[in-house]
Amino acid sequence: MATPGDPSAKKKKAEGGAIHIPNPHLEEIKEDVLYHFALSTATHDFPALFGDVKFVCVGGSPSRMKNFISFIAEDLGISTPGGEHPNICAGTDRYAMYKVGPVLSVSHGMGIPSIAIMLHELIKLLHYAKCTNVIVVRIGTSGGLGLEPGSVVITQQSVDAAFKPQLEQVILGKSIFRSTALDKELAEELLECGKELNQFSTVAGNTMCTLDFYEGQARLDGAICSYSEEEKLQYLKSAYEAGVRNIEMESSVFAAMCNLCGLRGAVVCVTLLNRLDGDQITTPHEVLKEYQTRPQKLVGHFIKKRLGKQ
Ligand code: R2B
Ligand code: URA
Repeated sequence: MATPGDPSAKKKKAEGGAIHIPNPHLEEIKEDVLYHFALSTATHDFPALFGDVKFVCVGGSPSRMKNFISFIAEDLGISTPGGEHPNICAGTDRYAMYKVGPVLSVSHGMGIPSIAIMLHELIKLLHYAKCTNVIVVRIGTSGGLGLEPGSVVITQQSVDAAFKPQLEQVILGKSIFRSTALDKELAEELLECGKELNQFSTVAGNTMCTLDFYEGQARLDGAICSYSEEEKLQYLKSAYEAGVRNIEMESSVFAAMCNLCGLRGAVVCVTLLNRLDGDQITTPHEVLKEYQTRPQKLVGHFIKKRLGKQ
């Protein structure tokens, strides 16, 4: 059984900043169909289409990722024909993908299975495109713990429902545990960007990644609930004591897959509510919309700085 201490679970340092693909079988495949992207190595020239990608931003909703690409295009001063940003994955409605200059913006849906499928295909895409030194950031929403709603959390460690920095995966019927450590320097740099922007509160903290939005996140308002309000609060308080500052549903597999493929990854999520105050998201739509622009603004600032445009 692999554990987070195992060499197999440690971050792989790929040579020359190349993507590391820990799958020997891939070399035997002549054509690789990235089915959920509606892209194939036989019909698309990956190096020509994606070879210059340096920053990949992923987030749950297709419309948010479209907004992000428009925002970043304007922020970087990159104009496109008619100001349009076509969906590169228009042949499918599973995921949406947009590109402007060195930035790729991809939606991943909700939950570990959905983001994992997307990441398998995204990482292969970057590998076939011969991309190097790519940074991947998940920009998303979350429930906060003890924070003012609208705060942005930069994830230090992604932890499971027992507050351990690991992801359990069942492979060939057996449980294995993969490390969910994230790039510390990158997290520091992003925290610094939040401070420089100085438009909203940005904090570093652990992020709990769950398999469910309701019982999995200790909510009392799902169709089913098997615990009392006291038990719920006790659990959320123990999460807070373990350093958890927000709760979402994708960071663990995101971190594990970045580690195994030598990608520098970070998770930047805005909190929509303080879970110590309640479960329902009742904040007006317009306020929530503004909250969701916050991780985008922070990562936009980071990309501009990295490109020397700040
Ligand atoms: C945050 O928000 C979604 C659930 O509403 C989920 O994708 C997540 O991680
Ligand atoms: N996303 C989550 O996963 N949980 C929340 O409470 C809010 C957004």
